[in-house]
Amino acid sequence: MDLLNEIRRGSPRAIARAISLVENNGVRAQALMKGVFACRRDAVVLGITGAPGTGKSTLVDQMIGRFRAYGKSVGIVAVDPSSPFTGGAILGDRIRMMRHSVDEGMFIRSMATRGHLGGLAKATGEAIAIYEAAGKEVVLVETVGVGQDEVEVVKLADLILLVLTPGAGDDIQTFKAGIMEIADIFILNKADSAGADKMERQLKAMLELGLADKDMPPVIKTVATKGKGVATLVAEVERLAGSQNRRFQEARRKKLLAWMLRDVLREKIFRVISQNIPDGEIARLAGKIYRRETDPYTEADRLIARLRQKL
Ligand SMILES: Nc1nc2c(ncn2[C@@H]2O[C@H](COP(=O)(O)OP(=O)(O)OP(=O)(O)O)[C@@H](O)[C@H]2O)c(=O)[nH]1
Ligand SMILES: [Mg+2]
Repeated sequence: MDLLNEIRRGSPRAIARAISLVENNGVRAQALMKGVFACRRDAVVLGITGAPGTGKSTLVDQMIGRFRAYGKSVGIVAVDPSSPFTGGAILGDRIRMMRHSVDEGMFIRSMATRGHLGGLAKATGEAIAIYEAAGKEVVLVETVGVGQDEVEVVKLADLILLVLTPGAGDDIQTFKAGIMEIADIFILNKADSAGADKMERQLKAMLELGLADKDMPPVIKTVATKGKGVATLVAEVERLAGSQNRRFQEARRKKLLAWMLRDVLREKIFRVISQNIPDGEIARLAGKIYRRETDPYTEADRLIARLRQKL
């Protein structure tokens, strides 16, 4: 397929076309994705998460600058939890990252969490695979660490970067259940605000408590708006990406692929179901349920029994 070859050459236009194809989710997208999967190479996938407004996008922007300066090509997946289409946050991110947008070595995909029939793991996995087929060396996935899905998706990156800010005591409580234990790098952004040193001490003390036999993960102070600490951060990413236990990385990758496969399955099954239920049948059944002649559970079981042969 021509498009696949163009993607493999890293053409930004081809990547853009592939991403819209995948978003529209047609038969052509599937054929393309099969090819994409067959030829993708491994990029380093960085998951960057943290509470809203902690400076993730500003940091990503700065990191892009660094990676590009080292000659590395970068793909970005910006997962926006609040706006289903092109809402304010996406637009804000686009504008903020604009100074890189004419640069052929990088590409940004913004996507909504809600309204993805296929699921977030599928959408993220597809974007990563397209970037990898295009030969991107680094893929940055930005998600807000609040929703369960967003946290789960970021956990599947090769390296997890958690962004905290001074006075983020409450955030730490929220993250404790999931991401704190597995984050590979802790970023203390807005280090120009009051309380940064105190926060650093608290964070380190807390991390020490939970360490057992593991090494202390890096805690890096940054001022994203001024680019301060970003060189250290990128150096640390490179060091960890180089030394990261391959089996561990492999396990995270396999988990992402398992999630993706589940999402693809769910979507296909759902499609078979909707294609095989005649127009008006759902409305007719709703009428019966309304008249108390039946209930949604019984009717769902009946529909599934009828569709079983087709699955
Ligand atoms: N003082 C200060 N402000 C910062 C710093 N980093 C980011 N900001 C500001 O914090 C605000 C939020 O930054 P974003 O990069 O949009 O944060 P975000 O985490 O991507 O936000 P969401 O995607 O909405 O969750 C912006 O006004 C930034 O200019 C920093 O190091 N110091
Ligand atoms: Mg952002």
